Amino acid sequence: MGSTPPKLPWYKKPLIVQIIAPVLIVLAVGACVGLAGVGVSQLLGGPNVFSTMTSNGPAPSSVSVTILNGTGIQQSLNYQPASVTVAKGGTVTWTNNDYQIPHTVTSVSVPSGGSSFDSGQMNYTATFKVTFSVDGTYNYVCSYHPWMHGSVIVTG
Ligand SMILES: [Cu+2]
Repeated sequence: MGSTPPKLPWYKKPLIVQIIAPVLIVLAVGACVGLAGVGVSQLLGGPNVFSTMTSNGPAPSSVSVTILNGTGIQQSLNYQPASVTVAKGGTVTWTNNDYQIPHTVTSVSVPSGGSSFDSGQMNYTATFKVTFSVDGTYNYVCSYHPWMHGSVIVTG
């Protein structure tokens, strides 16, 4: 029967195609950029998915600090997290999760009117809890491992 017409390159296609195709491409690209913009604006203005890391709300009344396994031999490790913030009247609980290596939580500086604290030797799985009734910054160390040092910031 009839032979199929040869495929024409786009620039030899009818004028209407030559005009519409670029317009469609521009519109498609524009829509993508627009959608991306909406996504970014939702990220910036939407609910803060990182709120636990960048919270500027009231400080928690209860905070946990762990001593990871290996902290007693790896000087790159420390109390985790090394610095915590707690509300005045709140408590911080330390747990030694360092298998077979004891540690301490021993204050080295406390705010005026604040109480010093010392856990004494904490064996594996031992916990130590301090309630902070005076606001300010408390710095503490492990008596056994000089690379271990942390702080508790108590907000008023
Ligand atoms: Cu230690």
